[in-house]
Amino acid sequence: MRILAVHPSPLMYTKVFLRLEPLGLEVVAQAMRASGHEVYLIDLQVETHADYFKVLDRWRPDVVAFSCNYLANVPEIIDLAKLTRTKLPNCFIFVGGHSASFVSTECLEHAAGAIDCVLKGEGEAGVPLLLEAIEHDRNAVIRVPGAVTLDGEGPPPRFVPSLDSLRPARDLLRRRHKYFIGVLDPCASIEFARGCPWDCTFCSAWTFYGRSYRTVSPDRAVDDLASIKERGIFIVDDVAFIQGKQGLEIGEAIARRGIHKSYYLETRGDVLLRNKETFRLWRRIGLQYMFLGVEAIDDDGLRRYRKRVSLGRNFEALEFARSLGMMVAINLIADPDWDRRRFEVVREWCNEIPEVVNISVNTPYPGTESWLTESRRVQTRDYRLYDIQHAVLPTRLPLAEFYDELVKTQQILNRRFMGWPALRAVAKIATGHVLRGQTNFLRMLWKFNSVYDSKLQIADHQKPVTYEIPLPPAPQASPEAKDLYVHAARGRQSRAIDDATERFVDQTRMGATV
Ligand code: B12
Ligand code: SF4
Repeated sequence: MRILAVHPSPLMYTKVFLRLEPLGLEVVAQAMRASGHEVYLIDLQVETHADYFKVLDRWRPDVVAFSCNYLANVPEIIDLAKLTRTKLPNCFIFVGGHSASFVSTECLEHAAGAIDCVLKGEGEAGVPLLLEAIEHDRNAVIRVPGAVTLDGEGPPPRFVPSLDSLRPARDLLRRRHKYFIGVLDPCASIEFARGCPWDCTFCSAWTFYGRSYRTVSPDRAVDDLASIKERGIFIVDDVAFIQGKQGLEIGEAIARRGIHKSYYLETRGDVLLRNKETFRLWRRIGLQYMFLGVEAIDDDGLRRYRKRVSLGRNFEALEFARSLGMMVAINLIADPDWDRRRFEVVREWCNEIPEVVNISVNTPYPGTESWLTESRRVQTRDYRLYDIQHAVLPTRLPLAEFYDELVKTQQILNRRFMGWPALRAVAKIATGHVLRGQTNFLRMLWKFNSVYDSKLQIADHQKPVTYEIPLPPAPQASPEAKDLYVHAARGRQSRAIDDATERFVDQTRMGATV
């Protein structure tokens, strides 16, 4: 069959700071090819809706598969599915990905027949069976693990047996030069591990993967890396190098093979402190950017988000990150309850520290624990506003003032790390990029004000809403596991984290602790 695989358009964040290859869709596309199908991949982060319809008219796929990792992309995907259905009535249209897995029935209902199926969970595991059913017996679709249709639901989704067997179809992207993060321009993505054993209330990384944590073997990781042409590498793991040993082994193999690349990764403060040797090695082999999920600058906030790390540890981690002498960015979560004074305090702190501070807004969304406990308070159910850059919970300040304060705080990043100051700091690197025809980084430097603007944020709230997220049945003080997970958790022991020692038992390695 001919399959058109589609990644939706960029959200706010991607319009400025970075744009990355859709790794999840590439892995799924590879599984489709391995099942004997022809695949065309289109990424609407770098191509247009007009391009999409051109491919549809010219190529007339038998199947269209949308990747829906982001809740804010749901309306776009539903509308594209509806238009696709009118053009190709017999085409099988399905959706998969992180967010689609949490709002599967909702997507099918909004689409009113334009979407045939949502495939929950890890795509590579379910896609071969789904394609088999589509090709030979469409009645069998509802028996595929993870499949949800308007007529019924298959068994729960399965995990892929081993991450080592996966390969992303990187060759299917035509505009690879468009992917970048900061000075890593161009930049490819790679995965060394999947899942997260922690359970922060605002996050759905753990609920998607049943709080499991699986790793790629060092040999396989380095083979994949060696096959990538781009020098910049974005490591997509939720928390990089939870197992310091895996990080060390990959790093040593990279050094042995003489691979020279520049890396970006995201991790937690406690993981950084526990695995100093690993991160030192990575700094030596090219780690340039590190993003730390600090989230709050008070112990109360950390407890509320169940971050399971103390403020003291986070500050200690920041000190250590600084000592490595590279670009460090941290994330803070702005609570809609913040008043002017609170924003002021945060701004003072941001101005005092040398790091880039990224501010997101506390947002309960389907798949998170806070969606089950807090969704009754939401002020809007417009999917497009659930991108952690908009306030969907009631704000203490009038909404317009909240956005004024938020953007004023985010402006610090713009003033200190974008525009001329950034260009002056890395003029030589930027010149090299331009000489090689790479202009993503340079263009990024002056985009902030056209995207981060409180008036635009307010205007987003006034747009007509076609699709609304339904609320969960009843507010739940302590949600049960079955209400949270896409992939079921595999037992209590595997999920136990000892707050005192910050150690957890890794279920994939039979009781080994990290
Ligand atoms: C790397 C990453 C990014 C990267 C790159 C994303 C990209 N280009 O795809 C960057 C940094 C750009 C990013 C940005 C944002 N991100 Co992000 N990101 C992630 C992260 C950590 C890993 C994603 C990844 O690549 N995983 C590895 C690949 C292999 O897995 P995957 O993409 O999930 O794909 C698998 C399945 O989802 C499924 N699948 C995917 N597509 C398809 C398609 C079909 C047809 C099928 C069947 C299956 C399928 O199968 C794949 C293979 O198993 C996830 C957390 C997570 N663990 O999922 C958050 C996550 C997806 N991001 C999140 C958020 C909030 C954002 C931002 C909105 C944050 C912001 N500050 O603004 C922005 C928006 C970006 C945008 N779209 O414009 C949230 C999503 C919340 C939501 N429900 O909407 C997540 C879940 C993190 C979280 N803690 O909650 N992100
Ligand atoms: S540690 Fe990070 S990825 Fe893991 S649950 Fe918390 S926020 Fe999500």
